[in-house]
Amino acid sequence: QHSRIQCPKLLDKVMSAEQAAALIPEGATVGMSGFTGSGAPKEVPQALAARIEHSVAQGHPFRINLWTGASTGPEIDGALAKANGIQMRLPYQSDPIGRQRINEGAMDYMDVHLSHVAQYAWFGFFGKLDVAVIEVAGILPDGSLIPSTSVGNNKTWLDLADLVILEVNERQPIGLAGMHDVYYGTQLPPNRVPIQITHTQDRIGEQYLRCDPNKVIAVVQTNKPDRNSPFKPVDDKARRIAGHLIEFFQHEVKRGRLPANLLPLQSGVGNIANAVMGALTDGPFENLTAFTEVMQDGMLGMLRSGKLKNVSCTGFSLSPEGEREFVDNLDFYRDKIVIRPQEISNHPELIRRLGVIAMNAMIEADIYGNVNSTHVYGSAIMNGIGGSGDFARNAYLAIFMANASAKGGELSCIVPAVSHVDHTEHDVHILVTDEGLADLRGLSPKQRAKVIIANCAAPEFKDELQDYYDRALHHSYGKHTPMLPGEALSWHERAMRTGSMHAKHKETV
Ligand code: 0RQ
Repeated sequence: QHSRIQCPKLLDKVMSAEQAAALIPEGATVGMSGFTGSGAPKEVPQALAARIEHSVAQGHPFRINLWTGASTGPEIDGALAKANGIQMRLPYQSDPIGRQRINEGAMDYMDVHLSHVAQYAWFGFFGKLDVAVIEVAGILPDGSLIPSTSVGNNKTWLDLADLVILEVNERQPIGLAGMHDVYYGTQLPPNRVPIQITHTQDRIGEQYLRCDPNKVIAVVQTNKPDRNSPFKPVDDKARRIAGHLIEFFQHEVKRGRLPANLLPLQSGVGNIANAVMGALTDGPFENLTAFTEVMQDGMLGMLRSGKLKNVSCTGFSLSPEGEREFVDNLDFYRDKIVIRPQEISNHPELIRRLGVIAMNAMIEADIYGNVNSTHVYGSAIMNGIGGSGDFARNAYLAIFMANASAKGGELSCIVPAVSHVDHTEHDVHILVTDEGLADLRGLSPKQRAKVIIANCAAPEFKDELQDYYDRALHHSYGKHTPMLPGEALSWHERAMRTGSMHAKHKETV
C-alpha cells in the first residue's frame, strides 16, 4: 500500500489530509507545487480550505499567503479563494473564483515574471517561506523525491521552507522518474556562473528533488488527477492565425533568417496557442524542437507525428485525452521530454542563447505594438503575465496572437492605446490576428501603426482606427508616437459603459 514511500522515516509521517492541514500555522506563507494545473497537491489545500471555513464559522477567520509555480487547480486556488483564505497570492493564477476575489478587491495578488519567482524568494524580496506542500510521484529510500508532472518552483520551496508536507500521488505514472532535470547550480549574485545548456535537450542537473527528511512533518496519499481541461475545438479564426504564422515562417526560411527546422518553439497557454501547434503538425517543417514552459496537447501531437524531436518544459497542461495518450505511451515520450525547474525553463540567458521563437496569446495590442496580456479595461486581471515576458523580452522572434475582435465583434483587439502594458513596443516583433500578420521589426512607431491597422485590425474597426490615427498625427503634441491622450482610452471607456467599442454607441448612452 505504501510502495511509493520507500523512506522508512517518512512512512512514519503518513497521515490524513485533515491532520496535515491542521499543522499549517495560521497566517503562514505556504509554497505549493503546481504549474498550469499539473503536479499541484490535491488533498491538503482542500482540507486547509475546509479548516479555514470552519474557523470562519466559529468567528475566527484566518488566511495564508500562497505561492506556487503558476496556475493550479480548483482544489487549491478554487477552494482557498472560495473560503476567502488567501491574503497574498503570487505569481500566476487562472481560477475563476480567485479572479473574482482579486477583482472585487478581497484578495491581494502579485503578478510576477515566472523566471523571477525563485530568485526573488532566495533574495528575500517576498519575506519568509514557512511551509512547502509538494506533490510527488514517489519518495526514494534516502528521502529524495520523484517529481510529478511539473517541477515549477518545487526545488526552491523545498529548500527554503521550514516545514514540508508531501502529497504522494499514486495516479501519476512512476515512469515519470528520470524525465526531470533539477539543476542545483544556481548561485546568488555575485557568485553566479553560466548555465551550461546549449541545446534544448541538454541535461545539467539531477533526476530527483533533494529533501531533508527532518523537515517533513506530514505525508499524505492521493490518487486524484491533475486539472486536465479540454481544449475548444479549433475554429476558423485560430486556423487562420496558424496559417498566417506558417506562411511567415516559410518566408523567413526562404530569406535565410530561420533554419529549415526553425528554432526552438515556445508556445503559451490557451486555445489559439494549442491550435498553432496543431497546424505545425500538418505543416511543412521537420525536426522541430521546443524550449517552452507548458506542454499542451498540440506539442504531444507533434512529438507523436515525428515533426517535433523533443520538448524542454516545466509542466504539462493536457486535456483528459492528452493525459491518457501520455500515460499509455510513456515509453515513447520519456526520452523526448525533459521537465525542468521554471527558473531554468524560463531563464533569459537560455532563451536568448537558444534563439527561441516565442508565441503567446494576448488580450489586445495597440497601433504601436504595445501588448496587454493581463487586464480587461485596465483594471480587471484575467490571469497574469506568466512566462510571456520572460520569453518575449529575450526571444529571437517575439510573436503575439489574438482574434482581431472579441465579444461578438463589439471589442477591437487592436486599440489606439492598450489599457495596460505587459510587453512594450520594444519587445514585440510580430502581431498576428485572424485578419493577418504585422511584421514590426525595424519599423518606427508611425510605420508600425500603418501595418498594424492595415493587416491586423478587424474590418469593422479599421476606419475608426485610421480616423483616430490621422487626427492624432495632425494634432499630436509630438510627431514621434502620435497620440491624443484624452481620446486614446475612450474606446475602453465606451465599452465599459455600452459593451461596445464602436463609436455609434457614443451618442446612444
Ligand atoms: O473571455 O471566456 O469570458 O469570453 O478574454 O480569451 O480568446 O479565449 O483566449 O484562452 O487564449 O487567453 C491572453 C488571457 C488569452 C491568455 C489570454 C476575453 C475573451 C475571453 C480569453 P470569455 P480567449 P485565450 C505561458 C505564457 C498571459 C500569460 C501567458 C493569458 C477571454 O493567453 O492569460 O501568455 N496570457 N503565459 O472574450 C476584453 C479584449 C479581449 C477580451 C479577449 N480585447 N477585451 N476581453 N477577451 N480579448 C503560460 C504561462 O505563463 C503559465
